[in-house]
Amino acid sequence: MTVRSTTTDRPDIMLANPLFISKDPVEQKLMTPYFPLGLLYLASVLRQNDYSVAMFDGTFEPDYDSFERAMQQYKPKIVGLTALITTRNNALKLAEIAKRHGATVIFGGPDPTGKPEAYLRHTNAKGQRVVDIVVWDEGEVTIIELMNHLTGRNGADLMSIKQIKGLRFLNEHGEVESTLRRPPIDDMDSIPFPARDLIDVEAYRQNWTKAHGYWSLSIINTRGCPYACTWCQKGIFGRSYRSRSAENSAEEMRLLKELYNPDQIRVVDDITGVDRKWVFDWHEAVIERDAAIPFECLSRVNLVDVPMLTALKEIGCKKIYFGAESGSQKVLNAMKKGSKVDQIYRAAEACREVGIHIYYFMMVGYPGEEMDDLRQSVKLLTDTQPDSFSTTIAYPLPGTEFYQQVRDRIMHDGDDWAFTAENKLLFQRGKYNTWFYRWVQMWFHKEWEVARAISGKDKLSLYRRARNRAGLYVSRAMVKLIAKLPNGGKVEFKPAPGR
Ligand code: B12
Ligand code: SF4
Repeated sequence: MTVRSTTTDRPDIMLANPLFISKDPVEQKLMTPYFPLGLLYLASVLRQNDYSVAMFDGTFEPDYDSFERAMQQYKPKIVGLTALITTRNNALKLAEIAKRHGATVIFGGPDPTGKPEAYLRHTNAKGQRVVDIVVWDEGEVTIIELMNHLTGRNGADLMSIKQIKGLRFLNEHGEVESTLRRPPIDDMDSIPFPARDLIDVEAYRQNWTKAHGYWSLSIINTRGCPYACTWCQKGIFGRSYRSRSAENSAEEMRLLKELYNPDQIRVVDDITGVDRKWVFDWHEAVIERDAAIPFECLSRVNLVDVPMLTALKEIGCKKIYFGAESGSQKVLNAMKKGSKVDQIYRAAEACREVGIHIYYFMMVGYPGEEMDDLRQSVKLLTDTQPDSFSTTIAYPLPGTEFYQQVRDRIMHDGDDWAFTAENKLLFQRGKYNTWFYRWVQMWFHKEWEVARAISGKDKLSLYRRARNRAGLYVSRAMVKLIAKLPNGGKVEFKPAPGR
């Protein structure tokens, strides 16, 4: 049972991470677990406000029994759970257990923010509701006001729950009621560093190292993203873009190096480099503190250039993930991606010049995409030859513009998407079906492999070359053939291997 507590007594709150790798075949294969950063930030502010916290981390637990034991041992009156769409089922199972032990159950995170009713209306086998309150968007301020209200501390018992911003609950008529939206936290330096001491770091280190020969942990420097890609769920941090100071981030990196010495970190900002000056300040602050750690991050092709990439490289940047998505400007425009195909070419060139590994997220199956658009994506992949890429079949997440667009055609809204690969976000598309897109994924891959072998980027044995060629001919032929067949157009999302 993985629980760490700031008290030997009964904690004021138990926070619980419902990602059980044991229950997720894709996560088992990938084995790239990261600490539940959101919960660790909450734990820090709770602690700062004199609340004792126990942290249950399901990541390496075999089953839900361990949470049952944690509830028996720690007896928290309040349980706070986080959830993604992929962990909703697990999270609700834990909520049922917590409720059975009499706890007030609070939820937060991307999925409860996007689809609060799935939580608030969830019932156990006896038909009883198990979730009391959903906190939407950013949680640090809301959780403190809510804890003050629930515990009656700090004089806040007088505050009506309806006065606390950022909450959703069922009112007396059984309707989902939202209180006012909480404004985002402006001064990000005021948020203490995440309480990583409440996590079994060693378990993460060992599992990563066993699977990959190195280990990685995450940090976040900025919140929000000013862009508006239609399929991206930005419920939590929204379009406002806020960063902590470069010095604050560099200080956390210095501490990470000193305390844990990770082989690598992943900067989980939506985008690194929106504020160009910040990147150069960060560079200076990290160098000053001798805090450089090899890292990977996400950026956008319209933001990077050689000087910025050089600065990033000098403080450890090894790899950048770009949402390239498509080689067709028409599709990029339909997605409201806010980037141009030629910017993808320029970003790839600049990364290559500086020596940073280039990774593309590609997407297929976006409404309106035709065979010709797919050919343009193939051209992009074979011309620019990223070091690696993955291809996702577009899927409509609740709370996104894309979801609204295909709302009438949604066949299943993901309620029992039980693990990473088991996406049930099906919708009726105009033309092609899942089978078609699976072959497209293979086709993309083979075109890219063959192009890299021809350009000498990958040195392959004759046998591998022949196999890739054969795979290319078969996948090309299959794509052409299936494109001509009549079909139902039902498309199921396929998660990108490696994300
Ligand atoms: C880093 C990251 C990953 C990493 C690490 C995940 C991890 N364990 O930390 C990796 C690469 C592994 C990953 C995987 C996936 N991810 Co991801 N990921 C992110 C990313 C970029 C940052 C997450 C993060 O650390 N945020 C920082 C912390 C501080 O924020 P937070 O967790 O949201 O917490 C705050 C609030 O939500 C709230 N809060 C959260 N929990 C709680 C609980 C309570 C009680 C309260 C009061 C408040 C509260 O308060 C916190 C502090 O303000 C987000 C996008 C984003 N900008 O958030 C996507 C995101 C979370 N991922 C997403 C998805 C879809 C996935 C995958 C399914 C992708 C895939 N197909 O493989 C998998 C699922 C993995 C799994 N099995 O759970 C979606 C989730 C959408 C949804 N509705 O569920 C997001 C939002 C991206 C998007 N825009 O679509 N991901
Ligand atoms: S996909 Fe990336 S760039 Fe687009 S809105 Fe989401 S976070 Fe911003």
